[in-house]
Amino acid sequence: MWRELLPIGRHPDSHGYRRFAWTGADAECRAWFKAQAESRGLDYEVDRNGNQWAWLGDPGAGDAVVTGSHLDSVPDGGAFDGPLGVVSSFAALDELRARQVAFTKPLAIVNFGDEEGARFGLACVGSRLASGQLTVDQAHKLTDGEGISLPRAMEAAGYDPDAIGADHERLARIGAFVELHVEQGRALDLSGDRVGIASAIWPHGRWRFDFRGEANHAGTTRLVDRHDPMLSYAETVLAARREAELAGAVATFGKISVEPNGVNAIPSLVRGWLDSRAADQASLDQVVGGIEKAAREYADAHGIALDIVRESFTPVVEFDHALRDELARILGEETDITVPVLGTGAGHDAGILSGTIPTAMLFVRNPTGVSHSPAEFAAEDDCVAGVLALADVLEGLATS
Ligand code: HGY
Ligand code: MN
Ligand code: MN
Ligand code: MN
Repeated sequence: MWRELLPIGRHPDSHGYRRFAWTGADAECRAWFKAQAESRGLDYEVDRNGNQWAWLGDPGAGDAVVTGSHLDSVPDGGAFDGPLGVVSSFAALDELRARQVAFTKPLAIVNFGDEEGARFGLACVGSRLASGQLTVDQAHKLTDGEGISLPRAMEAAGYDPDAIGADHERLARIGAFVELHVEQGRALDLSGDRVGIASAIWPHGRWRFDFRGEANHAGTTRLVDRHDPMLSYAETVLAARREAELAGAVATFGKISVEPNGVNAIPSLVRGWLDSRAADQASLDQVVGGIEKAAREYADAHGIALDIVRESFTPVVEFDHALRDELARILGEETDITVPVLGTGAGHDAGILSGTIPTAMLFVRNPTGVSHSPAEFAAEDDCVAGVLALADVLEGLATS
């Protein structure tokens, strides 16, 4: 199963994955999911927002136990972020069938579309649409780097962009959603555990900084006559690091676009995207506020016009305590080890849905701690431990 998925969307040079929403690689991943579902005799469906579901039992019965994750990636992402959760869900179901478990509730495996937001700039589009956190109008306005809108991209992939929208009735039939995910950090490696349970997701957001200056000749324009937006941008990036260190948070300028983007032209526009996250809202406000203040000072100093747009924001997610404790009880009984509970700075569909349905997450040890990079890794025996833990949890939840 894993080997069939591995080559899809993998870049030959970087060995990173480029599985962006509504592209060919995405279509191949979706075909893989459908084949896995149908080969197990599961009822396969695609919901109005393009999320894929594989059902065991009657979806209409309600109180369903759902597991799964996403198959899309960031640019040059790793092999595990998302796919590990989907593959482990199918493997856990195989394990439960081998145990001849008689489920008393419907079970489903889900692949949420466009979780990384790599193409259209907004994370968790599939789960945000389903839960009504992203309106149809907002979704229709999303465009990629080539100016292709989300509706056009969906249409080109054979999906109806006018069908999208909140899916409250579907979510109301779900009793619990448990997402297994590779850990994006080293807490489990440091504690020596194979599997952990998520406690919370840090508040985090994405801000776009538009620095507008004056295009001019790189060779003939005196330094004193320049209004170079690249300088204000560069100083802002350094300020972001300082502010994050002060607040014990993280701040990243990982994406930039420059116009006209010529080697011998002083830019007219430098557009930089900030991703910032912190353990609590006050710290996040402190970091972003400090960065914005510094950016405005630098822009003023160079005669640069600055616009700052908050493109997305996810408040702190405290996972459902009862479900989290139930997972700890089940795993404690089954594996007689205490499973550590840990927070994360990474966003997830389980986080987006936590305000709508009870959700929980299981993390699998990643000895490198690296994610959103081809260096992301999880050892086979840890992945197997994750599958068995997920199987125990699903058995506990779907037979209770
Ligand atoms: O950006 C995130 O935290 C998630 O991987 N989409
Ligand atoms: Mn990710
Ligand atoms: Mn992920
Ligand atoms: Mn996620």
